[in-house]
Amino acid sequence: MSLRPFTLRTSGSRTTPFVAGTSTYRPSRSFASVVASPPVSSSARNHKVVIVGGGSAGITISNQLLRSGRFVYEDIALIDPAEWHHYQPGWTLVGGGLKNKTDLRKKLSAMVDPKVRFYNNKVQAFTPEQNTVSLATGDKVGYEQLVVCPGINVDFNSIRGLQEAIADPEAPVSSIYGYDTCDKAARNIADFRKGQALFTHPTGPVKCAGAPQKIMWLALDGWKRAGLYKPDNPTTSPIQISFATGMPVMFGVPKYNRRLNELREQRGVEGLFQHDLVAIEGNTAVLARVDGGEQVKRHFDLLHVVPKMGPHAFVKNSVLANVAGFVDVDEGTLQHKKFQNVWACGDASSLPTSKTAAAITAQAPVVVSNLLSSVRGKPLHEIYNGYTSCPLLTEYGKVMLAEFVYEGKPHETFGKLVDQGTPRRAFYHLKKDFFPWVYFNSMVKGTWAGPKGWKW
Ligand code: UQ1
Repeated sequence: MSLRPFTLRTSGSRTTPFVAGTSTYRPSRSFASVVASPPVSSSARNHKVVIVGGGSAGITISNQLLRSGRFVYEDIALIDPAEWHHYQPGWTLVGGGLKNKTDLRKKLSAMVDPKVRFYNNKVQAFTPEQNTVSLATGDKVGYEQLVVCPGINVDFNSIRGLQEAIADPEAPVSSIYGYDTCDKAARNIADFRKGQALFTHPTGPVKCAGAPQKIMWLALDGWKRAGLYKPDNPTTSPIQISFATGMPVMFGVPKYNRRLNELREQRGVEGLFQHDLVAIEGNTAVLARVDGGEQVKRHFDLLHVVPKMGPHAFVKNSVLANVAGFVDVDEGTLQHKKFQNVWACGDASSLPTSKTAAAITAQAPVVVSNLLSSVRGKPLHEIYNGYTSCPLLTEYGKVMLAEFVYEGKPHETFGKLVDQGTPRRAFYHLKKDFFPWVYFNSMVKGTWAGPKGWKW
């Protein structure tokens, strides 16, 4: 890049090349910021950029920032209490018996670059007026620029009886939305021989809005191959399948919704639309009617649940949040609407698009580029178009590669060659083999730009 280095590099205060971990050098913080930065308290540890969250966004952004060549040892800090970093798009594959869950995680501490200061702690509160973040330990961390990407909270307490049913190894209730339970989903589905299978999708925001039905399509296909499910006449087959969704449709993008609803009808799956699972009572699912109708109770012999999700309390209760509790950023620049030195992306952000790891391939470079422009007093050039993608497994060996931008407009990488609304084998191998590989080998290292390929 031809950008002028930060003042730190040109100040002459440091002339020898820096090798991480070999120096006690602590740079003075002279980062030029468009926002006046009031001095932080002397007990605070200060960084040029503090990133909250070590998921796909946080790790990718930290490495893209390092690659800009503008940061030295501990200029960047990352805060996350987790021990593990998970490749969550892979949990559907675990539920389908295609992957081992232990292969989809790495120690978070091993993924944070040694040049980045890693606070393995919870965030207690944001104080953007003072440019600080408080940790649960009571310590304060000061910043010049803040990137907020701690993800969304999957709330297993949001549905009465769910926590107990999931924890009970005998109960036929599972979810691919958690590390602890995604392999139980695989076992329940593989062992199921007879009865009513119910798959749910809640009201409200969820990450990867396609996953609740991906796991259903894989289960259906497995049962069909085993002779336990007859799509053309399900009432006579040992297994029946229902999909209860809080949404009025199968998928929020009309093009893909049409195709998925056709598949549902062709395959004899009962659609319970605007039905929101609120409680599990033994083998009965209690479904609230989003359209105001009377509550419905359904017997199940196998239940796959997607819990409700929402912003983490420390985000929701902060001045950074909008009324819905998500970090209130500009849809294009990803800059906070009130605090110019705050940025957000991913599941914790207010961005009105589908929450996926694929979306991070497009959002991370926008945050990085605009943050760097902002500190140099330059206009924010990069504009996020809402790109997100949902590689929808529709059976073993086939994926419908839904890709779209804001307003649910299809934006297909391979659209000139093929119709991505048709499930294909090549997309299946992208989802199952290529994306997990490129994620750990390139994306989190900061060198993968999704549909734009390898960069930097
Ligand atoms: C992608 O880059 C990616 O990350 C590695 C995914 O996995 C989380 C995806 O699901 C998708 C769709 C992309 C986008 C890349 C292409 C080539 C369409």
